[in-house]
Amino acid sequence: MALELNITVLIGGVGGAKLARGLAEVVPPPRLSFIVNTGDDFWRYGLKICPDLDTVMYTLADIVNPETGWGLAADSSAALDSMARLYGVDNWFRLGDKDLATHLLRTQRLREGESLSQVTAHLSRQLGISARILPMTDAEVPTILNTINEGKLPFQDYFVRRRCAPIVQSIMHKNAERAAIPERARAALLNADALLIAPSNPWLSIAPILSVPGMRALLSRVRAPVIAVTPIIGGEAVKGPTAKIMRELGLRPSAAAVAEYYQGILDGFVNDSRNPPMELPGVQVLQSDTLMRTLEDKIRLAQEIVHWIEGWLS
Ligand code: FO1
Repeated sequence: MALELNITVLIGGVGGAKLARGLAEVVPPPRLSFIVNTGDDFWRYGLKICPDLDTVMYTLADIVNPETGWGLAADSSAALDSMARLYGVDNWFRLGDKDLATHLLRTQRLREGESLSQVTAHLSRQLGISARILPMTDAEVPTILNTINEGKLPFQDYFVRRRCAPIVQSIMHKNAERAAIPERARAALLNADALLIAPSNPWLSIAPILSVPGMRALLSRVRAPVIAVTPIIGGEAVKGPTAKIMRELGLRPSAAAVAEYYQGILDGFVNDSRNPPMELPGVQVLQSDTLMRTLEDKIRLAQEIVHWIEGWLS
């Protein structure tokens, strides 16, 4: 275990959660904070669904579905199947029976006036998680994709219903200008010894976090180094549409283009050893094997990154 470092991680869903799982074995969890994308959040069947918060939460509690990387392990879909049978509900967004408990409880508590930060802290505590899981904002800042063929699509319509097929022209973060960084997230940023940007999709998962007013300024001002981990290995993303979106936005899918995207906030970059070596002015680079298939891979990568940071700060 790393000794005294407080580490705060900006993170999205499945890809980032793998590193989160490794970090939780290397850094004492009370010293770990995760600032989580909520741009994917939406309302479905009257329930507030927060996919990335739940993915990070379930992964850290070791109850995530190992096949999908989201939802709960050994879950069933009787409720959703009944809804489809009885009411003809279009059930393209799959909500498991056990998973429903999270959405029901979250929705009830939000309706009673709790903030998303408070509800998430409560759910995390109940699941025995001692790392802090912090929404990027308590406001609703839904990600909307402007696509060539199908116009404006809310995130889950694009991602799940349309399986990322439409061609993306631009990405919006609705109401971002009215959002604020919650106090707990701000404290986690200010108290960190190092800030990591997880290997999540920069455009879909990290950009919403950076869209919260004051976030970019805070990241370029904090004393802690900001270090991003590449989501691109050999010109492709391990999972998901990162490379496809980069091409559609006119970028060549490469770790260098990701680092360039984070320009202005970055002090360090973890590049994959399969990628061409990188040199970035003012940015230290660690070449490493960033592919995380097994728990051992996750722990090894987390260890390497933390040791690198320790050497850097000592
Ligand atoms: N992803 C899918 O591809 N299909 C689904 O039906 C689906 C349901 C779902 C339910 C709860 C949850 O927390 C996540 C769910 N996801 C599903 C994953 C999620 O939509 C995406 O992985 C993220 O939003 C992208 O990070």
